[in-house]
Amino acid sequence: MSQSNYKKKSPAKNTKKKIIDGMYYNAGFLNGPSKEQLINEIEKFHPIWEERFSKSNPPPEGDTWRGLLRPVYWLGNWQFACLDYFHPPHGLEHRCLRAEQFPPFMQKLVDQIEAMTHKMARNDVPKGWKLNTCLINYYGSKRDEAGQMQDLARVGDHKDSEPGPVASISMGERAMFQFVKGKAQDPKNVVHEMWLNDGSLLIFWSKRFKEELFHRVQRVEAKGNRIFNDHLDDYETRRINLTFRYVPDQYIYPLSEMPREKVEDINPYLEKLAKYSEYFKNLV
Ligand SMILES: O=C(O)CCC(=O)C(=O)O
Repeated sequence: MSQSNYKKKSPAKNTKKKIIDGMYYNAGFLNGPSKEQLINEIEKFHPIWEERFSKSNPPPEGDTWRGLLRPVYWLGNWQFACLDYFHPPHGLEHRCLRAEQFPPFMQKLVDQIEAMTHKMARNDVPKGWKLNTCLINYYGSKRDEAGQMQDLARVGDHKDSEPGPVASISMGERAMFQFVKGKAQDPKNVVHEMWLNDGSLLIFWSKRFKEELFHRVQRVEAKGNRIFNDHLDDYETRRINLTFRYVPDQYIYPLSEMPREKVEDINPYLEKLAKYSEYFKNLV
């Protein structure tokens, strides 16, 4: 596909649904009641703050010990940042810990999204593909030591390495989402950008969007429309994003099959999760 097909587009205006080669966006996927039903399920989870590295996975040269910019919760399997994320072809083993199932309404939506994706993305759906993993991102502001709220609502350039299409549902304030070439900050490297609306669905599957380009959230509006219940002190979540992905079942491990040094690294997180989740309570 030629580069010219991907000229930078201005943020989506009022177009409700659109498909560009390898990407589908529906600004109004969830209406009022269905959105509230999903939020109701999500607000039961207690997200956690994670560190990017650990004893078994220290920072590579040039990188530093640091935390993630936002709290997260995973369903289906948990990819602890400190063990590194699922990353074919080499980063496969002992990265995905079996976790809670999707709640019922979320699962219904996922069934619908999978059916839509099969129709649209035919040749880009790997054998066995199903959206069995959900990362819940909580975007917002954190109170610093001086008592000031610091806006942390962004995610830097990255690719989602799980095979096949990825689907993303957004709720709350709008986010400026960009596909970019390379990792440079040069604005010329923004190939496509769009606002992700409250209640929207984005699916992308082509080699171009999945493997060649990076994506990022540049900023999240702060119009004071809604603050979600994240059960966290000193944090205010104004946007929740769910990204659904596929990890082949053989790479999702029960805790009993995780190597001891990895269990040691994630134990503090498991203990936190066990405070509020029956699933993790039974695990630790
Ligand atoms: O928040 C978003 O819209 C994107 C999140 C994302 O890129 C990710 O979770 O990998």
